[in-house]
Amino acid sequence: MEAIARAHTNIALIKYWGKRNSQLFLPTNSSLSITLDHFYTETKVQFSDQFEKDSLLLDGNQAADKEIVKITAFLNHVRNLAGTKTFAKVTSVNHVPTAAGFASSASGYAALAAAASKALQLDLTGTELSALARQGSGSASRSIFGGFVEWQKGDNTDGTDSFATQVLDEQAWNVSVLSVVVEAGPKSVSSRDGMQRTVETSPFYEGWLATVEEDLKLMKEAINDRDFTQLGEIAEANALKMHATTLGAKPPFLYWQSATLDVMQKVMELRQQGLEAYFTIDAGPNVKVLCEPENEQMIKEKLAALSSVRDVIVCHPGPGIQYLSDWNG
Ligand code: FM0
Repeated sequence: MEAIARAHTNIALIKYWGKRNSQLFLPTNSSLSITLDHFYTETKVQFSDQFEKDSLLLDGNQAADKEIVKITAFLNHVRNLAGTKTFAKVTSVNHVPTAAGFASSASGYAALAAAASKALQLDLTGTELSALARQGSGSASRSIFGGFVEWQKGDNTDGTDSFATQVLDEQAWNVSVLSVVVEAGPKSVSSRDGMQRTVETSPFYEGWLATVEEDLKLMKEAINDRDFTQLGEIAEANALKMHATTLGAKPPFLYWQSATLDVMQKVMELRQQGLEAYFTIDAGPNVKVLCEPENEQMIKEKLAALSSVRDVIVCHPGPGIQYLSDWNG
């Protein structure tokens, strides 16, 4: 009873920022992302009655007990669905350089949900798989699908209507996402803790909630019309609003470092010069820059020339979950 799955990371254009139920990973707002071709996680899950507990080999290292507790909690959801108590051996390799500033939790839990449910022959639909992945990490719900993906927040208290769906497949519209890795120290607040603190204490959180669904509507319009300017403007504004909420939290915090601002300012400057580019930033100092493919090389060079930029990796819309028959690690 084993299966192997590959899942790609995603970058949110409309951010998931806040939970209404932490246990079930139910968000306060819907979000929308692009699944990226460049970074992914491959995970093999083997269930066997021979195992006395769950284990996790992550990038060649036995995971610490703290990690195993999380994996076991997640696998329990899958075991409950399958009606089994059998333990699992999980082997996972992240092709997501930590330094690239992508959380591996989205691709990690999407790949784990897919491999574990396949190994137990659950035969879940895409939306069922998305709702399952969501319970490992919210953003993982979106990595089940390729291209442009919306995670509908849902209204039900049990979370049955909180899952992602594909808005547009990865072939339908080629936009460029430049992953800009900056010279920065480690971040001090995780996205999980950051969003919770913001929901609980920031007076600006109401402002976030007041406009995020409208942003989503305009973003879906932009995608439908292939309107890159609208996509970029809405994505940048939405990211800025998310980060603004953290400044009002108690205690306040900020994910940006000086290198982050260097990139943001450069993007605005390029735009003034007529080179269309927009930024978005997750819960960390690195920046993702959105542009059209014909401008990606030029913009990459301009950003890479900044002394505070360590690397620029060009990404495009990528695929959803893939099941593999051989393990390459
Ligand atoms: O991706 O507590 O999924 O929509 O990246 O595991 O559910 O790590 F910018 C922040 C991702 C949040 C926006 O949060 O949290 C986005 C963020 P979890 P995640």
